[in-house]
Amino acid sequence: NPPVLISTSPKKINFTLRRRSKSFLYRVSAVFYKEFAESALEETRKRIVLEPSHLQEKYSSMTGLDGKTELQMLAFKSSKIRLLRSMVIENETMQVFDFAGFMEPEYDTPIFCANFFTSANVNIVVLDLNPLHQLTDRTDYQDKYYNKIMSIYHKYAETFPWGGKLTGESIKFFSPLVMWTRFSSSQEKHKALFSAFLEYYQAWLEMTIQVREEMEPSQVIANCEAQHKYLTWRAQKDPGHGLLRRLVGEAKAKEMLRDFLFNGVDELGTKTFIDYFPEYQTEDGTVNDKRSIIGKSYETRPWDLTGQFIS
Ligand code: BLA
Repeated sequence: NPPVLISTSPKKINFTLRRRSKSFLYRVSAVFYKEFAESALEETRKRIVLEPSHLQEKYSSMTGLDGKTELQMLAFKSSKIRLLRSMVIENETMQVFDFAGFMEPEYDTPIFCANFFTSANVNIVVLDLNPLHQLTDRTDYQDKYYNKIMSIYHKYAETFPWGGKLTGESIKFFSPLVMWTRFSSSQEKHKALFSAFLEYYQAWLEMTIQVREEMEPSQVIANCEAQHKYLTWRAQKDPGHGLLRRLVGEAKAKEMLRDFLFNGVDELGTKTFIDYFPEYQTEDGTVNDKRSIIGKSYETRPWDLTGQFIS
């Protein structure tokens, strides 16, 4: 509006512009992960009975060491789902969403995995139904859970392209359905992310409803060990650890990782990280601090359009 600009001092114009661009930035980057969690839980309650998990008493909400960061934790279970838990972290500059679902060992359903990290302008996203069993040596598992729903991946592939090189070890925890992407914030992208999240979640929820209890004891043991290996990896090497340590301190971060986020790591098995991942053993027998032995790999998506691993 030119007349207003003419009658306003340069200082004031500057101030107005700064405020405008700040509120503009804020508006385009706002993403509300608590609503993601609430929507998923609402969908769940339409289909199955959710009970509070014993973890909810111990973990609900807390404030970070900076006095400004809020952490919100939710935890549920059902007759088949051992743990359905959510963590949302929010402060003025970033938001984190970590939502996961783990089955009881009698079921071989994949692990639901949504890990979204949003800072001023960048979003780092992993959304997947992580396979419980290695797909490269279990084509029956890929058939059972993934081949029929690859269209969900294709629907979002253009909006959320492959995020580039990542820790090489991570790829074996991902399925051909995985959405691994980085993007700068916009309302459209956050809206699409919300849709993708709910669609992946619905697919997982449906699997948990359809799955039949495993009657073969050896298979239950195999499911239990596979879940334990997954939890052991993530409790030790997840990329979010550094940030969590800075936010809540070393001791609290460790407790949250082992008891809340990757609960089961101390109960579902007795094997150690080195037992599962011996390549991380150092000369004195301790676990190598490095996040990765392989290093960053997979510049492009290592699955073809049908979901076959092509490396
Ligand atoms: C980055 N998070 C990443 C990356 C991946 C994941 C692949 C890219 C860096 C890399 O190549 O390792 C996510 N990796 C996963 C997931 C699995 C895996 C889900 O192997 C499952 C098997 N992210 C969180 C939480 C925080 C977080 C809770 O999930 C913070 C509390 C932060 N993730 C975070 C940050 C980065 C990141 C800050 C960028 C820093 C980095 O690249 O190391």
